[in-house]
Order: sequence, then C-alpha cells, then structure tokens
Amino acid sequence: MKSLDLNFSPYASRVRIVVRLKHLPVTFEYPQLGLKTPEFKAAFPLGKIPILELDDGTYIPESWAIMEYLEEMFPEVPLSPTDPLARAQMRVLGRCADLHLGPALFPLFVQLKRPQRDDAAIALQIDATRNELAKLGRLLEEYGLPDSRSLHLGDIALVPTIYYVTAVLPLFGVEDPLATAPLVARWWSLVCDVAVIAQTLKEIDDGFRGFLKQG
Ligand SMILES: N[C@@H](CCC(=O)N[C@@H](CS)C(=O)NCC(=O)O)C(=O)O
Repeated sequence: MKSLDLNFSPYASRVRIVVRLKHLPVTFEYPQLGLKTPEFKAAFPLGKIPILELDDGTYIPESWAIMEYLEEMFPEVPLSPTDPLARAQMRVLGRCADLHLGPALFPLFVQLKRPQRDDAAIALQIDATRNELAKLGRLLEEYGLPDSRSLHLGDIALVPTIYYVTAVLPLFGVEDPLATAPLVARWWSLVCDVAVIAQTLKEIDDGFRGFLKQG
C-alpha cells in the first residue's frame, strides 16, 4: 500500500501515525502528478491528500476514512474502543478537529504569507481558536485523557491540529496557546510522549519550518 503524502499535511500525518502504530507495510510518497495540478485532480476527484492506494490500485481519499479502513483491516493493534459510547466519543474528537478547531485555526495560514497582515481577521481567528480549545477541554474532561483510556483515532486526528495551534499562534504573538486550556495542555503532553507521535511531529515541524522559509 502507498499513502500519497506531504510531511507537514495535518491530514496525511494522521495516516502516518496510524500506519506506524500498527506497523503496516505502507510507503509514503509525494504525489508524482503534483498537488493542485489538473492531472492530479483528474486522477483523484477530491483533489486532496492523503490518498491511500491499495495494492490492487484502488484508492481511498479522506484521512478519517483511511484511518477507519486501516483500523478495520488491521485490528491487531486496536486504535478504537469497543464500547459504542466510547466509539462515539472518539468520533466526536475527530470531528472536533475537522469541523471546529481546523476551521478556526487554518485561515491563519493565509495571513502567514501575506505582505500585509489583516490584524482584525487575525484577532478573530485567534479568538475563535481559543474558543474551540475551551470546548475541546470540556470534551476531554468528560471523555478522559489517554492515561485513563486507550489512545484512539480521535486523539490521533487531533494531534496535527493541536501541533498547528502550538506552532502557528506564537507567530501571531500568542506565546503559550494552550495556557487557557489546561486539560488540552495535559492531553498534549501525554500524546507527545508516544514515540511514534513524537517522530511524526518532528516531520511535521521540519516540513512546516521549511514551508515558512519559502518565499
Ligand atoms: N478532509 C480532507 C482534507 C485534506 C486536505 O485538505 N489536504 C490538503 C493538504 S493538508 C490538500 O491536499 N490540499 C490540496 C488542495 O487543496 O489543492 C482529509 O481529511 O483528508
């Protein structure tokens, strides 16, 4: 199997974490057709990475769909609880990353490369991100941290997004972005202690620092 990947993509990085935790024979490569090209969009209707290519040429887009596929195909290292309520909570954390935190945080990327930053837009997104972090803290209070339950796909989906909270907000003057969400900070220190996550975070960080240096 092959995962079409970019080292600092928050979505591709989730797949990398799952593959490594499960010790799966998946290689990671930047798409040969390039990203955003008409050829790439013609080959893959959603036009985004990650894409998991199976050995028979079938492909799966969307990081959460890929993570669940790998989980169902290779359950030997389980990354989902069995209890239906705990499974629902796992999915809520995944959706929290994709539908709440991500949309609050990622518009700040546009500001990073603008010759003149839009301070009002920046303040709005910083507030929105803090708001979402507070909500996530409340969810974690209810669902528990991965020291009282097993690490699952919901945690893994959140990891790269929280990395970007810690990496991007300081570039806009917020020194300790998790200070206002202590339970998220505690969750973050727990997940960063997982060796595969630390390895993947280093790759995201290297890729993101490289991206910042590009003109
Ligand atoms: N919902 C998708 C989001 C994937 C996504 O946005 N990937 C970005 C890279 S981080 C991408 O491929 N962007 C290329 C483009 O938008 O043309 C997922 O979870 O896989």
